[in-house]
Amino acid sequence: MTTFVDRVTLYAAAGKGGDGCVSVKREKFKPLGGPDGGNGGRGGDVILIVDPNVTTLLDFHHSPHRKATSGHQGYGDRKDGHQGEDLILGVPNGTVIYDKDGEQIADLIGNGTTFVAAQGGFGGLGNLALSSSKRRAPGFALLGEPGEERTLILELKSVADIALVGFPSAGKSSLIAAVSAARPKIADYPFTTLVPNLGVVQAGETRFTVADVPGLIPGASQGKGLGLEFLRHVERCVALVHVLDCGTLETDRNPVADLEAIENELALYGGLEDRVRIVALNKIDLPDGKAMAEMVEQELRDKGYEVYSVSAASREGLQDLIYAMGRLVHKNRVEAGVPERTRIILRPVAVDDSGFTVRANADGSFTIRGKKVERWVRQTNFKNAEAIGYLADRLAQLGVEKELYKKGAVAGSEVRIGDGDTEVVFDWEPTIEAGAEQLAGHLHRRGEDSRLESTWNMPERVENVLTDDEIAKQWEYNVVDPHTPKLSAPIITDADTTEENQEDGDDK
Ligand SMILES: Nc1nc2c(ncn2[C@@H]2O[C@H](COP(=O)(O)OP(=O)(O)OP(=O)(O)O)[C@@H](O)[C@H]2O)c(=O)[nH]1
Ligand SMILES: [Mg+2]
Repeated sequence: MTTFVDRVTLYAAAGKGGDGCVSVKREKFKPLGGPDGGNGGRGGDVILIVDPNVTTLLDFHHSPHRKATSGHQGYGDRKDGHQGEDLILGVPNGTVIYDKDGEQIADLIGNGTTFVAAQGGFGGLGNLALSSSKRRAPGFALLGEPGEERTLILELKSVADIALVGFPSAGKSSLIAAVSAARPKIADYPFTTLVPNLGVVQAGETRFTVADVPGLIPGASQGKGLGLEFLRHVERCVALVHVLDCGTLETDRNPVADLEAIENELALYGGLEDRVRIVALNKIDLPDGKAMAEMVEQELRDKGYEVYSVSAASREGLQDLIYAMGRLVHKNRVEAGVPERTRIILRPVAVDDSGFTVRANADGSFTIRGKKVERWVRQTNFKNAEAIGYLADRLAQLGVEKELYKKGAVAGSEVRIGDGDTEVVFDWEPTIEAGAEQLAGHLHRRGEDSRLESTWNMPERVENVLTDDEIAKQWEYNVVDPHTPKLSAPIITDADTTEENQEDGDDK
């Protein structure tokens, strides 16, 4: 059974936000006491966190679909719904995250580093939060937003400072076992090691990790042996150690030819050219091995390599090799000057979501795009006329209507908001009449319920005396008989209107 998986697809689904609640307060002798519907709870996020106890992506391989819980809907009596629970998933150190098109979006290094894989939907506002001095009794609430759904590719690129590379049976696993507490499988047949092993090594002050990757053979780049797939685990290394088998009984092999063959495969894999190489001539405990090592040592030095003759079996020469590795790691750390990265929290890039675009399509329709605008659409309960009206007001306030006019839209034009699955299509009805409705204060305004008027406390209400101008204005829009305008509600002054804009809670 496989126990090591280093590439998986994760389908992360965050929780939906709870819907806002529409509710009216009821008390004895006061049956309609104003709106008191609470907000929906936020949906849970799907979060990935680097966990030192997790070493493979195996869990995701077994269950790739992960879902956080949804927020609860709001309740009456001013109670907000509960938030959904975040789903927190451990990943190994060095997990790289790609989107489904293969674009890298995060690289999780350091225990505790966190990545929000899918963000929970906002809860919808209840009618309490939507009420304002101008919209006293909203008969609607906003819907909770759907949670984000993302398909991500997780790939483990081990975080090791030094990688051991070499032919099968050269003694890589024996070496890592001799210098660290790692206990990989060791045997005298090729391809004993099928997955990378990591070991932690202490050389004086310097502590570093060494990776033992499965053996390479000529032709690995064409898929021979285990192929080059595991080389991704050496990509982060500072240095490569060539482990060369001086005791091989295969007559057509010798350490220098082996090194060239491996270098050839590394070159075909690419991207590792700048990594320092050092050479470990292994198995010098064998008489033939020692002779072979002595024979090729100088030749390799002449080629520019630092060379160490060692025996993983007898431990001869291992200290020098360990300190040589430690020096390289230390030098690199000093040069890079970066302390180990821990507890970084990566969130999806925050984009400025306030803007929108209006595009005139060839077929005479118009497409509106914009994060905020599309969110508003998702929050709208299209079964509720008041909620639709509220959306129209929000769009008008943002300037969407103006822009539609500019682009040549007329009443009845087809207007599309969003794209793909989430696209909503409207026949455009300019909300000019909504403005008229507000000017002519006596009409039933959106968000008002005349039944509430008598029972509800409205301190800022004053009896307005209309100027002739105002009467004329009303008349222009609505009033049949200009001499007896019905004035049951206050006239909205400019100051009032701006106040409404601010307290609408439109940014939620
Ligand atoms: N005599 C002697 N034998 C060794 C030494 N190092 C490794 N061996 C033997 O060589 C064989 C292969 O060792 P491994 O450590 O499994 O080799 P590997 O490079 O990890 O091989 P793969 O995992 O197949 O790529 C085993 O039988 C080891 O006991 C050494 O220093 N001296
Ligand atoms: Mg091995």
